[in-house]
Amino acid sequence: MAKTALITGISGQDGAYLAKTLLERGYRVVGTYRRTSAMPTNRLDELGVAQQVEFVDMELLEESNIRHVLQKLKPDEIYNLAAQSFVGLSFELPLYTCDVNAMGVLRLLEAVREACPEARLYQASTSEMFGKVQVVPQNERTPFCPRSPYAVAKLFAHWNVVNYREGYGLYACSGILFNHESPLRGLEFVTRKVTHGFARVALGLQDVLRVGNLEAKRDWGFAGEYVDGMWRMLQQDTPDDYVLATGRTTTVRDFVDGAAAAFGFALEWNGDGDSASGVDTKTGRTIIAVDPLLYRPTEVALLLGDASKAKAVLGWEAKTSLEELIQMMARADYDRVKTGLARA
Ligand code: NDP
Ligand code: GDR
Repeated sequence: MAKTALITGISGQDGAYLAKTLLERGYRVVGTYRRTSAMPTNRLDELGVAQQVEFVDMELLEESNIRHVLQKLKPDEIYNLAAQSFVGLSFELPLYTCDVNAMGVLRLLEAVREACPEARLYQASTSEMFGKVQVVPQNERTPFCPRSPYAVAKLFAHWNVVNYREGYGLYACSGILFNHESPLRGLEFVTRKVTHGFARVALGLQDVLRVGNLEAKRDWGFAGEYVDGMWRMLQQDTPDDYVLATGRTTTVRDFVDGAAAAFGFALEWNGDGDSASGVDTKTGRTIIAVDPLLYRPTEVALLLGDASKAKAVLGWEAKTSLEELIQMMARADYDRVKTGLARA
């Protein structure tokens, strides 16, 4: 009989890719969404899988709702991807972010313990928990030092997953995933903001793209591959936590350079820090500029992951290069903007 997988946050980037991969593996896929006036299936539609997914209302703020869903469904595997996932916004919405990303996971763990203790649970932990990094590169043994309400909340959830595994014998895993991007990435995240913004500049719909800290370094991989790592974590004999990363780190500035080249701009930087801006020397026009209002109160300067445990145990490794990822995102955004489709 087909296994049932419950994906919370199916309307997000990872939810869409994970749904596709699980359907391809023969799962019955049930996705949770929050009721809105319009059903948010755009990413699932883009991957051509929305019709094969079943949907159920679930809100991580509502304990009884979570319990009822689990009691009714009795899933074999649960992938908890739902979260307020934008670090920048977590400084504006710290209590809400904490309620969803920290307490929401505790509500889910309690519900799993009561309603379906045999289910296997994946929790979406994050490299943001390393924050002000103590060791480079970061792996499963690196101490955590979170630098945002988002990261503090995710760390609370992370330790609860460990404790429910050890205390109650749940098969619960945390995937400590480094940044992963795709053409389905939300427009607020820097990679997609840049490829989408440059597409608009290239097509004459926008003059300048405004960004924040150019010097932050991130380990960026392709989301389509990371969801396979999530699945692998739940297929082992014993539950454990794993880092997924590419092992390469790049500044936001270098990402911007790569994206500019992909759009055919000849980008040259002027100034530094708060006053940095980039000119397309082909036209002499400023196409990108730093806006200090986009800086975060506390920043994570450098993330670089060591995924050797995932390679050894799960047989997982990142394959798509950053250059390929930029090309993929740039092409998708150019085509979408050209045809008038802003969002994936
Ligand atoms: P997205 O922001 O694209 O998706 C988040 C999902 O969570 C959406 O489906 C959203 O629903 C849902 N959601 C938000 N709040 C609630 C709530 N209160 N109750 C129920 N559902 C809610 O994130 P990603 O797909 O990029 O990331 C998936 C997970 O992985 C997140 O937990 C994120 O923090 C984590 N993560 C992501 C990384 C990345 O690089 N992408 C790296 C490491 C961790 P709606 O559409 O209604 O808003
Ligand atoms: P991050 O992703 O915070 O790493 O969290 P984001 O793309 O938002 O920021 C990456 C870095 O770029 C800098 N930056 C900007 N960021 C945004 N969003 N917009 C800008 O204009 C801009 N300019 C510079 C940021 O300051 C930061 O240093 C993502 C999310 O998916 C989390 O949910 C996940 O846990 C982590 O990745 C791993």
